[in-house]
Amino acid sequence: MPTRCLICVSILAAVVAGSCSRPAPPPPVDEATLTAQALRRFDENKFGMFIHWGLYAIPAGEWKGQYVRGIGEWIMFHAKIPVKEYEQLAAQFNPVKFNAEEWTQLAQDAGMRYLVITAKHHDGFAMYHSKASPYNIVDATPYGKDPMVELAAACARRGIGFGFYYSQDQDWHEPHGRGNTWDFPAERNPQIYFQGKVLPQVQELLTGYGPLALIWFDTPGMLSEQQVTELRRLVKRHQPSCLLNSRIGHGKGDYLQTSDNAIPIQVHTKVKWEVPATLNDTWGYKKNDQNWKDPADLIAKLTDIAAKGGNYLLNVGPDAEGVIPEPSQKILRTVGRWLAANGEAIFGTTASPFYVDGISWRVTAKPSRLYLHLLEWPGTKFRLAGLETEVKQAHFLANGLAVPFKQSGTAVDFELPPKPVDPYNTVVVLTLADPVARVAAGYRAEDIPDRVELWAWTARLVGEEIRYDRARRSATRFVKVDSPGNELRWYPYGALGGEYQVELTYACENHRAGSRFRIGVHPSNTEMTQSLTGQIEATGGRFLTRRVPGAITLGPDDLFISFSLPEEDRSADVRLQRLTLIRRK
Ligand code: H79
Repeated sequence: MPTRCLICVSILAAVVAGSCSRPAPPPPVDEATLTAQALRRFDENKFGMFIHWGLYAIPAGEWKGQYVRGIGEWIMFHAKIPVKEYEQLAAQFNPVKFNAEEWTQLAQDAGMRYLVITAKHHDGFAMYHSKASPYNIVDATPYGKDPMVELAAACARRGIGFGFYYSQDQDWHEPHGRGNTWDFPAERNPQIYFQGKVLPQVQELLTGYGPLALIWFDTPGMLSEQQVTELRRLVKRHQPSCLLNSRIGHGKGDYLQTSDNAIPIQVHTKVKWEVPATLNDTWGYKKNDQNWKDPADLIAKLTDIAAKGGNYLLNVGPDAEGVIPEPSQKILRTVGRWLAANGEAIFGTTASPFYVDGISWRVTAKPSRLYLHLLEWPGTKFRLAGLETEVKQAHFLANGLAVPFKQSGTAVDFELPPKPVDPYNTVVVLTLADPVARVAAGYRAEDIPDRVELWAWTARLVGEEIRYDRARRSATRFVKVDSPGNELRWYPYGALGGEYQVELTYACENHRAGSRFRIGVHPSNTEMTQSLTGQIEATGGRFLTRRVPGAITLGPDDLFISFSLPEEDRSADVRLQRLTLIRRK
């Protein structure tokens, strides 16, 4: 074997590197810088489309003729379907109507700027062509194509950030993945699953579909800190700009997820966060779930989330043919029409400099601008209190017309027409004399008042029966079921601390009074460390406010506060408008 002359090799290397003539290349951009840049883009984007699509779209909430309660993509778990049976769904999966152009057109029509789709959910089935497991859409179905190739390309063409959901911890198809207790023995060797499936599949996702905006992991629990660190390194080695969500586990994410469908009660700007949310009560397609959210509600929630500093990742669940349900399309296009006229007040904004008060208005900000979002029309007058910066000019965003106002002290009084400019959310643009709004003490986002209203509208609604009634701004149908119970949950994310008394504002018909209610304090999803109870009283159907005996103490680590009727259904149709927390001095 000929040996190479070392001098020749080094000359060759110098020529290849072109060291003599070209200017020095820019210094390499490190991972932290690229991640920070990606986070800024993510923050500006504000609104994304989540897509849950998999084999579970075939049973669509029904197994062997029986309705299965709960979120649709959990059907294998809830009905304890053996792997051997569930696997047979693959032979039927033939989504001939899948069309990446249609899906991404819908995302754009809705004003969504990124898209996250299930590459693999807890059922373990890969919705892309995986070499690491034959249990995938190309090798195991009559469809035989990889939809993610087209989807990634369509997103790239349209400038939509593209990301994959990947269930890294639960995998009900694998003996060593977490979650399947009905097929497999209790002992797990997570490393077998991690090494054999997770790492190779995540690598496939990172190398086969172009640049990824993010990978969305979910439900951590089994994997060790070392394994999660290795997973993070794998992602950042291939794509340093690819963001990781907090559900990768062990604090290794780049940004925070709130709980599913949970919006923080206040402005939260210590970290970047995102609310994953459903359009009905399921993520994966369920044919009988018609509990669609009102577009007015979604526009208000998008505004609420932007005002608090978050992103909104809103889900659609395409059916087994690859069609996004018609109601989802209609709702999203309505949201998109509002955004087409008012997107300036959402995209690229920063959180409200004011604390969030009530449910009828919100504020978002840009340099030298405040956007006042009027979610409920206040009539011909509206006062914005606590602004020290001079307002130069005010106009409606949707039509450019000037809005008359008077500023005296720290109050700005607007004169408004009798009817809203936009039925969902009329935005008033305030042009400021200074780049950053100065807000008076007592009104600032960090100045939480001594009375905090927890409106039903801002709660996470848990359970299939529970409903929000927009007209009466209240939640109802607190039906008692085993798991999950029907209840409201509010998530302070550190905004509340101290001892609080509680008032309840609700309406109950006289003949329906009498159930016990419970207000709980929960440091985690599985714990309740404090509770207050009382009886739902008759109010003759009118809204009344009642003090609840006792007090609760909230610490920075408490996850949520709940309201439920844990014992019986008698007062299930009570209309709960809000809890008011009153700080004890
Ligand atoms: O992908 C969607 C959900 O499938 C996933 N996260 C969103 C984005 C998710 N996985 N787990 N969870 C949400 C928490 C679910 C917990 C429950 Fe249950 C499932 C409560 C009721 C059904 C597990 C089974 C706990 C109790 C019964």
